[in-house]
Amino acid sequence: MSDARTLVDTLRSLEAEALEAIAGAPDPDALERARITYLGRKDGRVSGILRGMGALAAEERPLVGQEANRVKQALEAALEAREAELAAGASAAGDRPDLTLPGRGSWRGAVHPVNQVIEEIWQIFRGMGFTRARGPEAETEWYNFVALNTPLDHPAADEQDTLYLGEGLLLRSHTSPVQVRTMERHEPPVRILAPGMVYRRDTYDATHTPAFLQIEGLVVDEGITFVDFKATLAEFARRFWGEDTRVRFRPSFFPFTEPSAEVDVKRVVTHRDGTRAESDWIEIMGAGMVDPNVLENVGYDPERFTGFAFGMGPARIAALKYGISDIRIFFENDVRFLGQFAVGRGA
Ligand code: 2NL
Repeated sequence: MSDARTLVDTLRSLEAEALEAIAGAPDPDALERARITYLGRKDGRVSGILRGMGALAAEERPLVGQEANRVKQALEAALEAREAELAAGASAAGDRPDLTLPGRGSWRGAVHPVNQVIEEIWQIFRGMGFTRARGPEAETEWYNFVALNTPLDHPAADEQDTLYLGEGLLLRSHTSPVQVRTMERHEPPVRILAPGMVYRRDTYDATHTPAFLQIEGLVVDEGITFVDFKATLAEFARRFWGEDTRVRFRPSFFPFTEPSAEVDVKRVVTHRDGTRAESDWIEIMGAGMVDPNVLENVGYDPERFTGFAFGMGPARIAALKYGISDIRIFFENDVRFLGQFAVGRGA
């Protein structure tokens, strides 16, 4: 066999070996090493063969030269193809995770701040022996107004304030109908908390929304007095805002309670520098002794039973607690706001 034939055979086996190395290169660095091994100008193995051509007879050189060029082109094409493949991350064999990339954060659901406040309020009343009650959001005029000693010509029952669904049917404007329905079905003692959605014809602004959560509470039994009323609500306020909170009952009016009161708290706030100061008086709820007419309407004997009731807006309580001046932020579902109330996720 001539020297030229030997060189052509060597070129072809080199080509096969190089193509395998190129296709199997796991990353751009390995690919570059393969290029230098086979096509490197100085020590590349294909270049080495071309250098060896000096020993050939002149007429044998073109044969080897042509073959060498073909192999060079084939390898260059293979290098380019593999380079594109690696860039696209197409090869499973060569696809290693980039450990320097920042991780993808995982989104976790969290309890809405208003629902957190409802839960906190519920836990306090649960500790005082209350149970939870619920009822329908579409109500009749009887349960929403008349049974609650509120005649239909009262301004609260006006279409200006209440969302009517049809004749005699409406979206409840408070959760009081839940208490009325509970009293109808159960004899005293009654000790219930009724949190739920209520609806009013209000424009959406910094302090009003047409749909909002309310919590009402009701206690009815033999011998319930004004002292039970004051002590229970003052105890709630001190458990919610802290033991040194002051509580005040201001005379007020509701059709369903007599007497009626607004409950205010004065909180002790600790400033950043450690000094303590008292806040202004803040109104937290409306309340009162259940009007005997309401007891009669549900079939209770008002000579035997007395009780007290209260109602508050947890969004308002949450706004006071977190220093929020525009309650619309509770409804916008912006995770940059809501994420600050997520518990148990570090940030
Ligand atoms: C408020 C505060 C209040 C009640 C709700 C009530 C329920 C029954 C009987 C008597 Cl079944 N009262 N609920 C009492 C006082 C206040 O809500 O600001 N409402 C407009």
